[in-house]
Amino acid sequence: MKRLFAAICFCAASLTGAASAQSTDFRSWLDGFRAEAAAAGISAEVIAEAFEGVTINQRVYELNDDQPEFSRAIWDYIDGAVSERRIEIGRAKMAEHRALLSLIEQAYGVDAEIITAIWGLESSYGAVLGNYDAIEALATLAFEGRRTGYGRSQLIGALKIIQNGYALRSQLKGSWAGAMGHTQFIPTTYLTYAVDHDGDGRRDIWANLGDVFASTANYLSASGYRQNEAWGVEVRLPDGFDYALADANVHKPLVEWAAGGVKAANGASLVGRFDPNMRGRMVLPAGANGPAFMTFENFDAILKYNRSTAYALAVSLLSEEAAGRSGAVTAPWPRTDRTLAFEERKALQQALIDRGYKPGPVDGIIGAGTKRALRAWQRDNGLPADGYPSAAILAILTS
Ligand SMILES: [Ca+2]
Repeated sequence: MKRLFAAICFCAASLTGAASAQSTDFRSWLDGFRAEAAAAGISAEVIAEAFEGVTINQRVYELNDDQPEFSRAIWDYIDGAVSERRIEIGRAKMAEHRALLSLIEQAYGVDAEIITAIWGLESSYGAVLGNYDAIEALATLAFEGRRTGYGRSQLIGALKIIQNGYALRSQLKGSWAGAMGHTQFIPTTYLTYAVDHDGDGRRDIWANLGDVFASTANYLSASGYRQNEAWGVEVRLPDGFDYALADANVHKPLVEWAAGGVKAANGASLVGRFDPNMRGRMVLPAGANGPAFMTFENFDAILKYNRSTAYALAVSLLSEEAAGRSGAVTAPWPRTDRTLAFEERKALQQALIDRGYKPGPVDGIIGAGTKRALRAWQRDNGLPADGYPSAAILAILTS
């Protein structure tokens, strides 16, 4: 027992030593950063107020280092994001704020149900804004780790928010990564797109719903959103569909997709329902064995808010429900499939390289390069070229 006790004491002492060395380093880093902020035009008063009492937040490091070992399957994500409860609250919020949302819809040309759906996903309609002090969280990220560049630029942005009087120092609360308010704006997005809708001199994305909705709409509008145009539609593919066409770079007018046998999921003609000249691209979020979606420019505008297909699809489906339509996906998700773990995704990339294809770096991130290389290998081997990294595909590739 005595030995164990001694060992524990030794451990605790060395941890305390490491933590205090880190906090000394942080304080000297912060001195340097204060000079950087001053050079960027931030006043001495704002700098002093902003960093008073700021220390490293270890929880931010834990979340930042949380490698996506197991990425969540899109069907699990959609189930949670577009839950019955979120739909129900979304419809109630649309009704409650109808007048304000209509005003903002007209002013910015962004449909009320899309603003509502983003609000619902980003903060559960304002229920979860995040309780991290944004200055502390961003200073922690800027000091060390894999997001120092992001942390520095967002920290300067946060100081500008205070200096310009858009918000008070005490208001700057948000997520561990510094995303703030009802629709989770990071400081640079806030500086460029946040709007003072009620004219009180503050762009209050934390407490004023007019400012929240107008800021969100302004950002979507600047991202290319067009009012009254659909985000997309679930489609049914013809037998023998060339899956290479389901590529982010393939945009074609609907009339061409329709001529190739693509129909709405309910079997109706695409050109009867939408402008035949509208350009769309095919999205197969779970590969050839899952649902297919024809998406339009508004889907890409939502993707600028968050570059995740799962996110953009969840916003789109939730918006349909908020507007009182059905956002239900009719084709089944391949729920018995599992998504590849981080090491498996790297193994898939390495296997493609070993077979002479070029997926790019072996980083475990399935981006456009990996998908393109996977498609090429699938095509060369007579498989449906959907570029989807399933466990079955990995098994064949590494056999
Ligand atoms: Ca305001």
